[in-house]
Amino acid sequence: MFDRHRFNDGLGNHFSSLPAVSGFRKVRIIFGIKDLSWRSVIIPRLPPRPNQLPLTGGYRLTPVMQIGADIYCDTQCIIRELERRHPEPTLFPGGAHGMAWGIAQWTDGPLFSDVVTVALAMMVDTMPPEFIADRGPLYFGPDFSVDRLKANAPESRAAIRAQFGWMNERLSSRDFMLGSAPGLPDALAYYLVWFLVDRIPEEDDFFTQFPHLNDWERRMRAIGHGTPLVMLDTEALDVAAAAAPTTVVQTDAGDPLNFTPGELVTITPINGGPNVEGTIVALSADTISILRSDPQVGEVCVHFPRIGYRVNRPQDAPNLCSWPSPRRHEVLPYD
Ligand SMILES: N[C@@H](CCC(=O)N[C@@H](CS)C(=O)NCC(=O)O)C(=O)O
Repeated sequence: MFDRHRFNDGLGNHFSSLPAVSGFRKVRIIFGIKDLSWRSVIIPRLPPRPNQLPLTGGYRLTPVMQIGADIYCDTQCIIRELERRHPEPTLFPGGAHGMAWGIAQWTDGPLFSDVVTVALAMMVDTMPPEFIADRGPLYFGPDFSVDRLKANAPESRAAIRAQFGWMNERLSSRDFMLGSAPGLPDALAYYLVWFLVDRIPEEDDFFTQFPHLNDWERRMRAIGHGTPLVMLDTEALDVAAAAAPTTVVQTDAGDPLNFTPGELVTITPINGGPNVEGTIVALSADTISILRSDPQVGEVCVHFPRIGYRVNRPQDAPNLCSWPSPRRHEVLPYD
């Protein structure tokens, strides 16, 4: 349960991940849908992760994908790049491009928060204290407490019941969320359903009320994860050191914040966490890519989504760790 991975496909794609609350599984299923071969690199369960930091420059979340000296942070960037490199079969069957990404703002936001609340409340008494001390504040904010987590779990379970109910209804007349083929919304939902299916004890009949969701979960499981191969984290560093970033300069004339390639910026996850400093090389409405240098791996290009990340110029006011406004029972959404 606590294995950590980084991955690499036949093209040199690496990942790091955390199956405990597994955004990694969201991407693994996409490897399955696209039938890709990839490399998996184990990383430590808790920071510091000395053989990951040279690649990400401080970004601590998982998973992360490495392709040579290009490092993709956040599943938004990872999935976009996988779809770009391996467009068939598409994650957007039936022309479902665009708004399908919006589903992630629900699944990775409020639904993720409810699922993590219920799952951690079940596991908290048997988890190593240092794990809780790290993940509690990461997922729930600086005021995290185990007592509050446990007190909030029943309400989150009720919220999950409603939200999984929507999925169940959607799946009552189709095999996958978009129709007969799996796509992005399936991957976005699957990692959360899988996470609870595997953790809620069998004698608890929570899932019996979602027959279509259960059938879909079995169909998703059957897709598999492509072909993984294990790789050492030090090998992944060597791959980056031997490669040069392939990202080309891209400007965005319509950027509302007027960022341009060549500017020095820091990028910080909006929900908190260390920032990463570098020089902008490419910009779009969806992504920002920065170049940075590291003594171990040389020049790397680190890619981030725009949604969920704050970009600051050095002269901007310091980034006050701005947790989003509290929602249900002051559990702070995280992703
Ligand atoms: N928005 C990020 C969220 C990543 C995230 O929350 N990852 C969790 C695991 S699913 C994490 O990093 N946990 C702490 C860790 O692994 O150190 C994404 O989509 O990749």
